[in-house]
Amino acid sequence: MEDVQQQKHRRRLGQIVCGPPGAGKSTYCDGVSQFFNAVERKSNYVLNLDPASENVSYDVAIDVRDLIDVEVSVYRRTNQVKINLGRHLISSIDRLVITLLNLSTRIHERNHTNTHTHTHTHTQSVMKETGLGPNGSTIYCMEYLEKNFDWLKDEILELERNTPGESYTYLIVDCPGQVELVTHHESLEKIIKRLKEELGFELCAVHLVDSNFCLEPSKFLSSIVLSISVMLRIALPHINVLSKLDLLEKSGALKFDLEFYMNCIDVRGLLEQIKSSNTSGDGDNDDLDDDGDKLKPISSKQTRHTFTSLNKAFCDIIEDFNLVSFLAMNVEDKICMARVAQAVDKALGYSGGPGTKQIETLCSSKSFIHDLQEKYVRRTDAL
Ligand SMILES: Nc1nc2c(ncn2[C@@H]2O[C@H](COP(=O)(O)OP(=O)(O)OP(=O)(O)O)[C@@H](O)[C@H]2O)c(=O)[nH]1
Ligand SMILES: [Mg+2]
Repeated sequence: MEDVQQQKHRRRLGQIVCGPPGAGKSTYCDGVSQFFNAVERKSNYVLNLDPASENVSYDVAIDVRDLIDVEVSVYRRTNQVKINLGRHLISSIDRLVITLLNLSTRIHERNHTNTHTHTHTHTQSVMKETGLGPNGSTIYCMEYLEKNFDWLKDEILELERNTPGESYTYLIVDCPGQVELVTHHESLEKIIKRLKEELGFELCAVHLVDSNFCLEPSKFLSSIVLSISVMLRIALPHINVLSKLDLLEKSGALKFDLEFYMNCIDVRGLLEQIKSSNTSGDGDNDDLDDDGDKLKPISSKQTRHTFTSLNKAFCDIIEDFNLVSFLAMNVEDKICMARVAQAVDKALGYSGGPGTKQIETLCSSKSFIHDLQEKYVRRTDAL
């Protein structure tokens, strides 16, 4: 009831920031929060969903790592230790969680004596207890959050109670880098669904891919396919972003103009490049072991032919359905940040609110892509 009443005068918006490990998600979350503060969209909050994150640079408004600390508190209470349970009491605790808590408590206590040991605390404890690796443990934590969604809901409502009279809440969600969370695992999808259905959030996925991938045609094609998988799975309005643009020039030269990678209009152009990079290593001495014996070829003509056909089929789908395009971004470039913010605003149908005018002004340049090209890109044919 309270949620519904709040919704009447408060719009709830958000970005789900996802992408492969190291794509720049946490840095972007920091950047977008700072950018929003600068354009007077101050009611923005970063939600850290990555239990393995070490030191995030942004101000964390809600932190999934606190969910486990909360449980530590519950565990302590059952052990007759005087603690302040606060507002986060969670009712159901299964056996596995209790053992997890024991480990968390020990690590938590150790951290009180040595603050420098706060490294991957929560996933490490899950890893130890469940025998899962780092990826499995992160997924475990996401399932745990899904089960305790009410904790997240309470945290959001608490933030809103602290800013009464505000017309909107803008959530920036920093996701873990495990792509399976956004391609086939269900927990994040369910969390998103509940944010939408129970709190009325309007959400947009911002999918980051390192712009370095443009340097290798097969990696770039894989990024497009990944973007499509994410789009299909989490079913939100979707903005793809090529991140770390400022590093691109140092890393290498592009075969095509930046616009080619951003618009994905003629991706069949990648096929020739992929073909030549696949065949460039073929020679008489390829695939020989130390004794000079001929090994079974790793990439036979037949395999190459199959992959060529598969790549061509991907390119046909990408072009025919016109599903994917990218914005390009250097997180320190306010015009790039404004372009991403504008695209997200459009996707969410958000206009006339705090910051929209400033964002519009920053995006007014007609030669934006050309300027990016000049500033950040080297072409192979210019070498
Ligand atoms: N030069 C430059 N470096 C960046 C940019 N974005 C991120 N980085 C750097 O790239 C590295 C990874 O960035 P993160 O923001 O931690 O990436 P992430 O996607 O959150 O990584 P995971 O959470 O581990 O998946 C860090 O060293 C950042 O400083 C950028 O726009 N420009
Ligand atoms: Mg991160």
